Amino acid sequence: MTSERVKAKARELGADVVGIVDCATLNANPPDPTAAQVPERLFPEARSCVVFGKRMPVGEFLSDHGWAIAYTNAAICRRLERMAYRLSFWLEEQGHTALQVIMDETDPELKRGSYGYLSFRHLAVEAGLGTFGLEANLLTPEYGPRMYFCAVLTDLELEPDRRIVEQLCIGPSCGRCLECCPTDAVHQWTLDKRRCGQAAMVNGVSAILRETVRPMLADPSRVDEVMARPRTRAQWHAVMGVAESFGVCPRCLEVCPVGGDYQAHLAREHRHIPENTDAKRERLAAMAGAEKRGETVAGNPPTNRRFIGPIGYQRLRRSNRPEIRRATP
Ligand code: B12
Repeated sequence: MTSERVKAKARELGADVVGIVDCATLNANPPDPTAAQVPERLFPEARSCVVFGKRMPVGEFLSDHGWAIAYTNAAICRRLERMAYRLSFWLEEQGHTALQVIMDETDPELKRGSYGYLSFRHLAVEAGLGTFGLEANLLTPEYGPRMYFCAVLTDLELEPDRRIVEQLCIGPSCGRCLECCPTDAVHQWTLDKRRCGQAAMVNGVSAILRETVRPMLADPSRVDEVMARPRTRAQWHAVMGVAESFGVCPRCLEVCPVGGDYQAHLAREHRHIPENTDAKRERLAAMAGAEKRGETVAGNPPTNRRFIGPIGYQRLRRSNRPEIRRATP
């Protein structure tokens, strides 16, 4: 069974991008060694990891309706889960064992439940699909950050793809993700997750506890009034359908110029960034200056250079071209 055969099957099932990485590399390079997201924790016999992604439809970036956007993102995630399910059983029919990786849920044992069981962005880097952006999303040459990912572990030994070593993200000299962020959550190659969560997870668990559960516990006489609120109904939808509990904010995704779909469909709509401020521009200028002087970012985990692209930015990529620089085999 060849890598090409497995990747062809993943595309047949609906993958827009697919790559393979050997589990030995993943076990040796956990994104955060203090809370290791490694295959051997989930499936010790695993030898290879098939990583695949589905692009987000252009329509969600031409709409300002948060629920419609969140609903679409939830549907993409359900589809990816289905694809991982079918790829796992197909590998089994070929005489191998396979395990699909848990999609959106975070692992209560890792970093106070803030990390996934495996980190799909880091898997995607290792499988040669892209590199990290300034806002800590995974950028692909084909669709920039406008993708969701999933993965399947298998005991099958497959030829791995080669990691991209160039930085696909232009960096602070672009900084459109930082300029557009409605909660000012983007820093230099990292994210203020609490701030991002305020826009990305409008009906996430902390909003439900803060806005609905706590007032009712504090004053039981308010239960009917709180339960009758349209907002509480929306939160109930989020719990029932998962939609609206994550993936609500499209801003850093729709303004990123990396990826072929940006110039074709988004550049005219998202050229102007209304959220930009002088303070943000000054912060970006300071970052760009520091990078020019070769200064590293305080607190940037040394592991992270591997995921940003160790040889630095080369040129703007809009498709998966053969000349994109990759790790030597
Ligand atoms: C928790 C989580 C969130 C949290 C925290 C995000 C985060 N960066 O961790 C919140 C709620 C904020 C969030 C928001 C969103 N998310 Co989310 N999320 C996840 C989840 C469930 C786990 C992430 C994880 O395991 N992190 C692991 C740790 C190690 O990563 P990390 O904290 O980023 O740390 C690394 C770097 O940031 C850096 N770093 C860490 N600390 C520091 C400090 C400094 C100073 C520096 C410089 C660097 C640095 O080094 C570390 C090693 O590389 C994954 C699903 C999964 N299982 O992967 C989806 C996932 C990352 N989310 C995804 C998406 C699409 C989003 C949103 C765009 C949704 C939306 N439209 O609103 C937003 C925006 C995210 C953004 N700009 O990054 C996609 C990403 C797709 C892509 N193209 O990258 C994923 C992979 C889901 C999927 N199945 O595809 N998400």
